[in-house]
Amino acid sequence: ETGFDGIGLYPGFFGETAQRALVERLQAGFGAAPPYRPRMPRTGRPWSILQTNFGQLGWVSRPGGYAYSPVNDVSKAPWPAIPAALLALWDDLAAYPAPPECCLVNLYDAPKSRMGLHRDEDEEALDAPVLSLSLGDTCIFRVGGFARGDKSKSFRLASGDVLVLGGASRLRYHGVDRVISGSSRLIPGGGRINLTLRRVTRPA
Ligand code: MD3
Ligand code: FE
Repeated sequence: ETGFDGIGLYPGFFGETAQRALVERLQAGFGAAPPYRPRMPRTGRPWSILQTNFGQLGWVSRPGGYAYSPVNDVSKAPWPAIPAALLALWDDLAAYPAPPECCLVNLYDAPKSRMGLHRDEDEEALDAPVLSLSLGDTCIFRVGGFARGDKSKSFRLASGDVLVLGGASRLRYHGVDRVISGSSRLIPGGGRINLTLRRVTRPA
């Protein structure tokens, strides 16, 4: 229903009660893996969002490039476990024969927070979908083609919405143009949290 082969949108897949429970569970995990502001490789320019991870592997942005790492670069501690509700979401929708290894958490904490157009290509298991769950404020999300300048289409992602990104669309360019401040009351203090579940390594 998005018009893109391999992209499925499930509006309100998580109800309010499940959303609230998950936000509490995430905030508990943030104690052991506090969200931090990554910097761009090479330029060192700070991102407009905060990030952290759950799972055996976390996605990190380092001076030398992007990587998946079993530990937090700041504390050197392993990332906390992926919450059970998210493992269940993967079982429901991923149609993949192995569990996710990474849950990347993006926190859009400021009115100007955004994510530029990019492709997710640091995973070896490119046959696995990426699952995205949005919490809190609605955002304007953009999906394009396979080259940076291809025409694109935008969608709103609201709290509780799940997006499955797989098949022919797994390597499409995409980004978040902006967040609509004050559009949700889910997160104390406002903002948006996006969770992406990823299989990184090829299953044995
Ligand atoms: C379309 N996050 O973490 S999630 C990311 O809302 C990322 O924070 C955005 O892009 C966010 O890498 C968008 C939706 C998403 C994720 C992966 C995709 C859309 C995608 C891969 C291919 C096409
Ligand atoms: Fe992405």
